[in-house]
Amino acid sequence: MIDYLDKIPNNVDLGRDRVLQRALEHWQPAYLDWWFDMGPTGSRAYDVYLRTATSVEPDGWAQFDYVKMPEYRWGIFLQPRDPDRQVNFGANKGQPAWQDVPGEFRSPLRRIIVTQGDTEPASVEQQRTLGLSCPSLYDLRNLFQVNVEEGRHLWAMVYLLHRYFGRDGREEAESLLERRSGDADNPRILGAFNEPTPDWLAFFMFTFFTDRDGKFQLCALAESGFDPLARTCRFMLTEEAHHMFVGETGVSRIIRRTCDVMTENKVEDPSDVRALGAIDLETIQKYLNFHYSVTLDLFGGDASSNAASYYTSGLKGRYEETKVGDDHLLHDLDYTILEVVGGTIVERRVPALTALNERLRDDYIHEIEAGVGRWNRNMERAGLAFRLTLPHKGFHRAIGNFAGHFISPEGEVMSEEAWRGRRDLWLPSQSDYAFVQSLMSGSVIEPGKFANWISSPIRGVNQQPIDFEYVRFN
Ligand code: BYC
Ligand code: FE
Ligand code: FE
Repeated sequence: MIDYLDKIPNNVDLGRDRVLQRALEHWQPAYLDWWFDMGPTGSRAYDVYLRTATSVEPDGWAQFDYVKMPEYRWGIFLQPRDPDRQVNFGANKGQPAWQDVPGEFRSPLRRIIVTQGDTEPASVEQQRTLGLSCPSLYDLRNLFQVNVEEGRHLWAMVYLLHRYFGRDGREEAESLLERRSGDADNPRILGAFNEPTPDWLAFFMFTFFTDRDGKFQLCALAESGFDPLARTCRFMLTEEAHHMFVGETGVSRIIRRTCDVMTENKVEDPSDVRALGAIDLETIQKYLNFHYSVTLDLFGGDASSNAASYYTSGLKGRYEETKVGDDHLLHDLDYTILEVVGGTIVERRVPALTALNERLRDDYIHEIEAGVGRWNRNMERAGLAFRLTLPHKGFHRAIGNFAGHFISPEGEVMSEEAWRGRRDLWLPSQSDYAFVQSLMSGSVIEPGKFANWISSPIRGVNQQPIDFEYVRFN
């Protein structure tokens, strides 16, 4: 069970390790300073109907109540330990799972944990002003729920750094509060986490696409031979599911509203849709193209010696590693990756070990395709011909084999000039952003009311009605 009497709620018996407890209690005020500086703008005194973890059991772990966000009980929750767990892949397969950091893997493990940890506060920074333009109290509450849970994910990684990496770990934990999303001098580590999230369509796309990278990376780390990392990530995944729900349903509700406006008014032209205060499907497609492509970059290079060595060492596995029916060593297997050769995209077989980033990206794409299919049902039901599609994997990529190439959404290799000439047809332009933001110039805070550009959800949070007062402003 979780100890809520402690200053830092936890299920890791923190009270038994005084030095660690003091170090974390020292980091806690720095974390709160960061939250006040970079967390949701102006939200300090709001009472928000939030869920808080009360146990790590699959059912009934959450309790819902009004909380002021700075008083949220950010804590350290690990899935219970399985004493028989082993390293399930790589050269150390069959060893008992490590309860401590093997000396030779200290540096790569720290790097993985820091990279994971860095994304969590980054996303809160990216989303900090969205509360000022919320489409409803329901959506505002969901934004804040995502934000406090990303804060907790930071705590999860900081616990590992403090507990297992000594002074280096404490220094890294401080740096996690110092980098800033989009900062020219001290940016966040990974590309997508330095992009702005300027409006709610971008927020929903981000939680659908980019939080799902979170899911797949956490799944790969939940296979880790370093047991505390695996157990932490398992519990983080239960929270991640809600973030992706917010994204998928958010985009779907925007699409549904657009379809209603189109059918009720018998219009199809994007400018007519815009004139009626809804977001045209063409603009939604451009946002999709942007968030999908920057998120594909987060999986790293197509052929990566880092990925191979993480796997061989037993630090980072594949998606659902233990369900894959092979030898979990991958010495004799290969995998297809794409590359650009002389103006065309060709397939190349490479050793499976080096292609693990690409494989995880493919697992991710598979799940994304299903979600986009569900979005398209809105158009099918409305009898509209428009369908959202995923651009080619090589479109608008900055990492891996497509970096430096100019690929159209259909997968043609183009000249830079020709590509730039069409850029604004494929990705949101300044005027697209300006239009979307013009719809979101103020917030809708009357219980049960929704902005004109989004439909209401099917149900409320925790069986509360849709017109429940999810946020009280005081
Ligand atoms: N941007 O060997 P390579 C989440 C670097 S999201 C900038 O191909 P590797 C969340 C790379 O660091 C999940 N740099 O890559 C979501 C390397 O640098 P060095 C976050 C990049 O290492 C929403 C070089 O390029 N978790 O939780 O195999 C809200 C060569 O790279 C990028 C993780 O990512 C990029 N996109 O794979 C809140 C898990 N990509 O060595 C939260 C931990 C690559 O040349 N991280 N580089 O200096 C990892 O497993 C790996 O670091 C990566 C990269 C998969 C990210
Ligand atoms: Fe997270
Ligand atoms: Fe998340």
